[in-house]
Amino acid sequence: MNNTIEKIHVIGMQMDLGASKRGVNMGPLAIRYSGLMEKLEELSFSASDKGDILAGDPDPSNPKLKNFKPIFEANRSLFEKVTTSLKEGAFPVILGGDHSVAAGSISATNQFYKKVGIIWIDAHGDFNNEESSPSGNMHGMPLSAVTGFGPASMVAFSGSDQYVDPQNVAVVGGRDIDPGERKRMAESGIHVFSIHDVDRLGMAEVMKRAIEVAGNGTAGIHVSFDVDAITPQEAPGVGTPVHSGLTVREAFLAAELIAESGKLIALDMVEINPILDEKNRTGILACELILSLLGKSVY
Ligand code: B3U
Ligand code: MN
Ligand code: MN
Repeated sequence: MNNTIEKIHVIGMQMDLGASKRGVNMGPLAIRYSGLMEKLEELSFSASDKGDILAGDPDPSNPKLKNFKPIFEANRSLFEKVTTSLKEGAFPVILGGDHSVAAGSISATNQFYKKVGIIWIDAHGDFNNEESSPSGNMHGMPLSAVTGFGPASMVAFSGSDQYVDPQNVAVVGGRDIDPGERKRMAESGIHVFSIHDVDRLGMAEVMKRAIEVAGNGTAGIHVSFDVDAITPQEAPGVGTPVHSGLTVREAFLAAELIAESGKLIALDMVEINPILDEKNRTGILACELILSLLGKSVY
């Protein structure tokens, strides 16, 4: 499939209940403040801002799935909003929010397109479930949930019981993965390109392989981009920084190669924490990465 993106819907998720640190609920504001809507128009897209979904109140009842109810409800709203956008022929850009928002967005694209692949760019695996999680934080679980390894309740939206095939999932940039999580990832059949693989092979080769994995036999690729994949020296505004990550150049190369593939069908840009940022550096970076993923050329 070679996807020509014309109409874009931007959907924000003001949610930070999936993380232990507060503040990523302001991510959508930081990216909009960087001029996202204006810049999309400059690139000749027909872009509409569909506003933000606001998460409800914290719910301490289940320490294994912290804040389950408000996270599920916000994700159900996102699932419906993304589905509506897809039915209207628009390309959804989801602004997080903590990474639990991918449970709603990917469930929507996978149901609509029947079979999507995922490129998950992240320092973390986000492959825990309620049993393996050391924290109970739900932003550490969405990739496991959408591939059918639980928590099943996290993706139990009405009419959506289809999981993404692990064979079509590529994680890129991983470098902080819990021991139990690592075992689950290895056994699941997903493809992991750790930061070590990026060092060894180079980002161009890693992305060539990741695009092959996620694009092979699918209707297209859903990219879920957690900005903590990038090294904290260059992206300080994130809730869970992990040292020695992707360089900004590697991140842009990945974005440009995904754009070039013509297979992108949806995009999450998540985990920007403006409270911890320096003059919105990370917000601006996230905005520019979105533009590159959508095909902005540098020359
Ligand atoms: N794997 C750990 C930490 C973590 C996951 N995602 C982020 N942090 N951002 C956990 O809590 O599941
Ligand atoms: Mn993540
Ligand atoms: Mn992460």
